[in-house]
Amino acid sequence: MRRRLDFLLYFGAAALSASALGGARQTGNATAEAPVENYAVVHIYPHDPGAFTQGLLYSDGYLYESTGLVGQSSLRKVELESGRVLQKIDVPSPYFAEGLAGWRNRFVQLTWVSHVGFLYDRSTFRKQSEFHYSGEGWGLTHDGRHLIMSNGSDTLRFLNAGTFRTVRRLQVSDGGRPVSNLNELEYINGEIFANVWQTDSIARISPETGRVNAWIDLTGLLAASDCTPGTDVLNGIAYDAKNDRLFVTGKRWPKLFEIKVVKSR
Ligand SMILES: [Ca+2]
Repeated sequence: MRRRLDFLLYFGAAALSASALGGARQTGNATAEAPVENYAVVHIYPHDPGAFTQGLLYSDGYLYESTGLVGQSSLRKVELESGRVLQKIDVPSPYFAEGLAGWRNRFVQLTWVSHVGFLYDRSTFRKQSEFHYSGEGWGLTHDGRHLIMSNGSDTLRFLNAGTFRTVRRLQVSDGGRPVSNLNELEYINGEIFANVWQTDSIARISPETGRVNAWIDLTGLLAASDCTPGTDVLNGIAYDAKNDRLFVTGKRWPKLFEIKVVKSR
């Protein structure tokens, strides 16, 4: 009886210990959790506090932004320094615009639950055509070969940019556990950066394995004094590859930040 009690105590303690550790830091790289990186603000720019940011990218000296909500959705060209909207096309009801990517001479814009994407002329914003996909549309970017799309789950889809067919699925995980709520995306130097909905974190994802290489913790980026009842979550990542500038903002944030990632010690 005593032996049985020892057995139970031993395994009870082991289970508690694993639980306290999150059950993930125990064996090898496959289950090791990614390091957390911090940030430094390089520059602060104005951002339209009415823009419910769902897609963001930088191209040829300008920001391009897709904003959501039914009746408020749009595609915009934005001047970085002033936050001024230089060009805009409204996306009519009932569509809720989502992710945005530039592909050759077009912009590709997703919608949340309408299963339809829009193709626009890159300079005139004239809508050229539509395409269809299954499931929800959240974030969008590309790696130069394929469009990469999120849908709020832990799985990214790689799409043929001509046919919009899914050619590959990538399940994203950290510490052996799935990372869901993947939202706005940006492909940067061989990694997929992803906002995780309702968090202040950006995941840096390996496109090959789906593992999170590192987390960028952006807690405190938007000061409490800049928040209003309408201020929503961190969302929106853009990258100026030529000048190595990383931009982030959020839904209805009054500011857009250029940041540098600071590696944790
Ligand atoms: Ca982006």
